[in-house]
Amino acid sequence: KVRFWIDGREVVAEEGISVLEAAHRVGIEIPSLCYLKNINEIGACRVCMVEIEGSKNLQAACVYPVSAGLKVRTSTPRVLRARRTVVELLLSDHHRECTNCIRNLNCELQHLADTLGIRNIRFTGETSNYPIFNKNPFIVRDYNKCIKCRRCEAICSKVQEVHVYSAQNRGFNTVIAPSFMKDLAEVACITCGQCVIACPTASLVEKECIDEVWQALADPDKYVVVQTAPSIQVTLGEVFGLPVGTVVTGKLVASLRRLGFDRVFATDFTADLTIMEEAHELLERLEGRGGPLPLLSSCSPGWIKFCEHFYPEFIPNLSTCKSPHEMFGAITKTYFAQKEGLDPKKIVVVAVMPCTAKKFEASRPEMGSGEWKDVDFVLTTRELARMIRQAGLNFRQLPDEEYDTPLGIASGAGTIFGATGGVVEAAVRTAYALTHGREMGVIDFEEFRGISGVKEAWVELKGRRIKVAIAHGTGNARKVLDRMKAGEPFDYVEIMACPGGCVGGGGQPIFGSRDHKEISLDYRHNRADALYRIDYSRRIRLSHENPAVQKIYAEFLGAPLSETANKLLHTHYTP
Ligand code: HC1
Repeated sequence: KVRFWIDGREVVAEEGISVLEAAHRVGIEIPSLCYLKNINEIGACRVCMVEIEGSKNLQAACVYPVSAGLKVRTSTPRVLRARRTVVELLLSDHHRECTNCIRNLNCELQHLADTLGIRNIRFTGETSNYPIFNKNPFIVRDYNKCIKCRRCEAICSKVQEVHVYSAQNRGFNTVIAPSFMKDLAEVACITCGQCVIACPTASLVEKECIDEVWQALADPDKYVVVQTAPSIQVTLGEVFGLPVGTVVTGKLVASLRRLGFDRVFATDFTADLTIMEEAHELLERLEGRGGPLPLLSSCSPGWIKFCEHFYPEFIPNLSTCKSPHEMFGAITKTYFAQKEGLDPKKIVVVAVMPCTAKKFEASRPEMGSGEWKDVDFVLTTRELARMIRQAGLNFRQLPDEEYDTPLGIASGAGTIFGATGGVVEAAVRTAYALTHGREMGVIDFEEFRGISGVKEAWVELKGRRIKVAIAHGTGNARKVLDRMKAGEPFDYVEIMACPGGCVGGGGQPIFGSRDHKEISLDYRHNRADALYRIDYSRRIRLSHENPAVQKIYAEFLGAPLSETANKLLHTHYTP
């Protein structure tokens, strides 16, 4: 450790950490735009400049290492003047339409301009004028709001290892974009939306479908059913100022009812159904039937697309189960429609998902009956929050209400799907009970939990030990897939495209600049903890014990992997 001074305060920290990090630790926030801890430490934006005693020039705090005796000044008039100049220059070529911008009040550039007290922009001249790139159903790109911080590129390349973005063109015309400035739909983008989470402005945003949902809600001829992904109940509250990890299930349901949805259901229910199908599929494959091992989980559409682009040889290994979100649509337009005497063509299924890839998944030709799409509209967590605001609901004062039945009944196993490791844990709980003919004494698998990039464990099933692996974030997935390619045997592998699983999805609330510096998995960890708390609090914690799941098999599906189940709940991806 070394001793040094920041703004006259003595600080002791490890030699070599950045001035920005050291200042942050002692409560001094040095503003920045391009910095993402451990991911994008490139000193590019020059917003974090500080004075270093003995150095003629100002230095970028994010890349300047601390050393013994260093004396740093973080807010002298010279520093503030330089920061203002940098931000003014950025703003001089930025489409400043804050009032009608999707990131209004959540934009790091706007926040910075406010913090620095920028009241006018001295620089005028050439401005960019790109068309909006929105040909795909998931992400909209507006280069007129790109500040070239390269955070999208960093997260896409270093965390997800997908490498969609790089600097295109030169000088004033530089943009961070896919090659030849193609639309994201035209390149190997996996639609995960991690770039949207990383973007400090509205240069990358989800493709909204709020207006279409309002229209469906207002149409008396439509019956509008909503499903909420497991993780929404632990993240929506953040948008309304509640601490990370607050469980808001009851208020989430109440808000959806007040928005006018005819039924409010939970994707957790079809997560239980997925487990019934996937656990049986796993047991079949362990017996040498139904497909190769390892069985690869298939509920994360970003992961499916990653597999299709980069590891097509493993497509036959993918579970044939549709994701719970798609199963929900299929069940609603068949089983539920029959029970309620509704015309499936008049049912509109809206899904609230933490995910931009779910928008893509809903548009896939595999996901429907031919007559209808399983899911009609996908709203991200952020879009739902906007609708709640538009409706003038005071979210924090809403009462706690219960999901509707029967598609709102879920076990704790269905809920933990939202955290990395949750799918495997839920499946193993059920597969174990199915093979042992009795419930396990212990159903909590701590080894499947937590935020390590790759987790591995052995589980005893069908008289043999099976090897399980769990990866979250496609960069981590590569590690497991490459080992598989090299011949290492696994039996069951869960892959979620987003770091942390769905709790870290590309449609989740975006933290402001301060928290974004800590791109560590901490906040995802808190969200996941909340899901496990819900699991512990549930009377039923095993998917096969969900009475609504038992009923749907008795009344409609017959048995797992039956003909009806196969027709509605399974699909095939083709290499
Ligand atoms: Fe997920 Fe899933 S858990 S994929 O992470 O299997 O998006 O939350 O809804 O479909 O249930 C997302 C979350 C979600 C599906 C389930």
